[in-house]
Amino acid sequence: GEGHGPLNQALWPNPNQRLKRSGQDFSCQLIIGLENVAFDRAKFFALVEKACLAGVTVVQYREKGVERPDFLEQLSVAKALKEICRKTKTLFFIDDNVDLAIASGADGVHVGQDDTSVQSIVRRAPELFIGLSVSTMEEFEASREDMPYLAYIGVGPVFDTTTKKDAKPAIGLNGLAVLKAAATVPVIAIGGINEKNAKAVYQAGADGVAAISSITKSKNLVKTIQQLSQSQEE
Ligand code: 3NM
Repeated sequence: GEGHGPLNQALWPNPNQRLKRSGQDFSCQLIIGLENVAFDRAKFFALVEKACLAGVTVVQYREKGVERPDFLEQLSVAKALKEICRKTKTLFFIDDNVDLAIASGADGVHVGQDDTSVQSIVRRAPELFIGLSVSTMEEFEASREDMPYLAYIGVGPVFDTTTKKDAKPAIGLNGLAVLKAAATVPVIAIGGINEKNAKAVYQAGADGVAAISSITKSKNLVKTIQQLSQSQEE
C-alpha cells in the first residue's frame, strides 16, 4: 500500500525495463473520452482508429464527466481501444484509474497531482508506464523522487483550455520552457495545443504534445496530427 516508506529501488526500474522504456515514443498523445464526442460511440472508435493510423503515438482514455459510464462499461470501451492500439502499434494509457489500466491491459496510466501516488502504482503494477501532470515548479519539486519511475511529465495547461473544467491557470510558453529546463524525463505539453501553436510549443522545448479538442474537432485528422507532431519540422 501507500505511505510505507521509500520505494524499494531494487524492484524497479530494472535495467531491462529502462532500456525498453527509453525506446518508446510518447510524443503525440490523443486524450479522449466518450464525453468528448457527445457519447457517439461509432464516431468515437472511428476517430481513434483514424488518429492512430495518422500517427498519434499514445491514446489516453479519459472519462471525467458526471455522465461518465460505470466501471464495466469503461472496461469494455478500454478493451476495444486497446485492440485498436495493438493493431496500429500505438501506446494505450488510462487516465487516473489503475484498476481500469490493469483490467484492460493498458500500457500505461496517467495521473494528476491529486490522483493515486506514483509510488503506489509502481508497487502495484510495475509494468505500467506512468505519466504525471505537473503544472508548476512547486509541483515539480514535490515530485522529484517520482521522476525515475516516470515515462513522461504532462506539463500545462500551456494555453487556456475550456476542455478541462478544473484546469489550473495557463503557464504559457515561458512556464513550459522553465519546467523543460528542470525536467529529466520527456516533457509532453498539454492545454489548448492546436495546429497553429504546436510549432511554438516545440520551440519552447516540448518533447511532445497531448490534445483533446484540436484532434477530436479536427476537419482533417491527417493534417492536424502531422502539424501536432514534431516530425513536421523541416
Ligand atoms: N489536462 P485541450 S489541460 C486533460 O493542464 C487536460 O493538466 C490538462 O484539452 C492539464 O487539448 C487538459 O482541448 C485539457 O485543451 C486538454
